[in-house]
Amino acid sequence: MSSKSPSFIPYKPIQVDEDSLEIRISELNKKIQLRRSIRHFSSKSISKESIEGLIKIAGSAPSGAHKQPWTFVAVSDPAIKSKIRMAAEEEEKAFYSERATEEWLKDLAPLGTDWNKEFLEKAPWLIIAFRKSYENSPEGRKKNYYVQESIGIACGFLITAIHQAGLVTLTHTPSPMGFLSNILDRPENEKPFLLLPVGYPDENAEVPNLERKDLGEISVFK
Ligand code: IYR
Repeated sequence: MSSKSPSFIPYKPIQVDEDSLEIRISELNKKIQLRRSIRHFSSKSISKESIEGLIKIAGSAPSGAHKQPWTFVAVSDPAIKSKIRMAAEEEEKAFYSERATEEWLKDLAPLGTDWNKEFLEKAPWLIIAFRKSYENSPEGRKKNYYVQESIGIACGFLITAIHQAGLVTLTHTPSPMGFLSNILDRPENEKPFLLLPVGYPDENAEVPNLERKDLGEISVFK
């Protein structure tokens, strides 16, 4: 059978002053460059409405065939955060003491990370992004497309929104992270993709002294 016929509406662009394009991009870049991955959080609370707004922004990302193959689970319940911390630290202990190769540990050394994941309890919110490889519909399984790419882009939106809102986060990927499906009681078609603690930075937060590649190293113009 033929698929749905397309329905189109006029595109409403945001209003911009074209003369100031370069200046506006330069200002935006200055602000975006201030984003850092943060591991030291303040326990200061953040409203549920704020987190809802951030998730709405993540959910506006483009996705394969507009399937929006994601669920964002937001956790503020201390008992659930504590369970997540305990399970994550168990995996991390195995990672740092057995699973990680020498090369990997050497690459991580400048970041100063270890198995301790205090931020999983201290940050007021954890947002866990789940990817949906398929949907369950009354007609059966419906496939999603480019799921990794789609949820990666959505998480990029989320990270940028968190930063622009004046909050901080960390792309945390305990490995393996199947325990998140159990603790958060997610259905079979959802797999954990990324865990993002969200909050304000601790007043004594520090970040590793890292440099970003410059434009010449990350781009080619033809
Ligand atoms: N998941 C571990 C190890 C780790 C791995 C990478 I790649 C990082 O960029 C940072 C940490 C941890 O969270 O400590």
